[in-house]
Amino acid sequence: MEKLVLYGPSFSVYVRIVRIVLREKELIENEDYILKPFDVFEPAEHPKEFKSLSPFGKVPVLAHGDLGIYETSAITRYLDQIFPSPSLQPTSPSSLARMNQVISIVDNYAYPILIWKIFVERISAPEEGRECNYQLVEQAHSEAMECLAALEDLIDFNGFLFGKALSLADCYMMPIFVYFMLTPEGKDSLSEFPNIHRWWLAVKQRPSLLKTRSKWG
Ligand SMILES: N[C@@H](CCC(=O)N[C@@H](CS)C(=O)NCC(=O)O)C(=O)O
Repeated sequence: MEKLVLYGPSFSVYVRIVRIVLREKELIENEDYILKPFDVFEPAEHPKEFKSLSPFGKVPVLAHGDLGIYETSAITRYLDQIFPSPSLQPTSPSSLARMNQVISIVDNYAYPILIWKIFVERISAPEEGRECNYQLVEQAHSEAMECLAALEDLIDFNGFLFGKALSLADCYMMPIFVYFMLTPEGKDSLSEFPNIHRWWLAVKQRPSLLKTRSKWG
């Protein structure tokens, strides 16, 4: 089989989702796949093939032989099909629907709110010499609580988000939570959401998460 090549920096939550999936499939960086890291926010660092692989300029991109795939949901489902064990998609239609709902919630709400409006303002902006926009964080706090309340209602916790097996939904949520838990808003939120809290305690030391650490954790 052609070697997999994954483009994107290790600090990106979306790149990490794919790396977690690869790790859960027992595929190891440098042995089974190559990571090509670069700062996606610095156009000068983009590899020359990046524009044609990723027309919207986003990471991750997975190259597999002649096939180039962008969009994390397409990449992770592709990996789950070509490396079927362990399966990361539930067979029950209701659990599969819930998994897909959580992935959409991460894409459309959790990532922009918990990561961009809270984590980036609280943690990464000050590191880069920009002052935190506290007004934005305050507004985002109530949005974050609404988002977490929706997730709390959907979760059917029994070790993982949906039952006894890890799914792509867990892989999506884990890196988002690593960053969100570095913020005061994240830490304070857990007491309000017992399902999310139990899930986070169950997964936060998972090897696939620890082995894909970024500079922030
Ligand atoms: N819809 C994309 C979103 C990926 C995404 O937002 N990636 C971020 C890094 S975490 C990115 O590439 N940002 C670069 C930019 O917006 O210029 C996916 O699911 O893969």
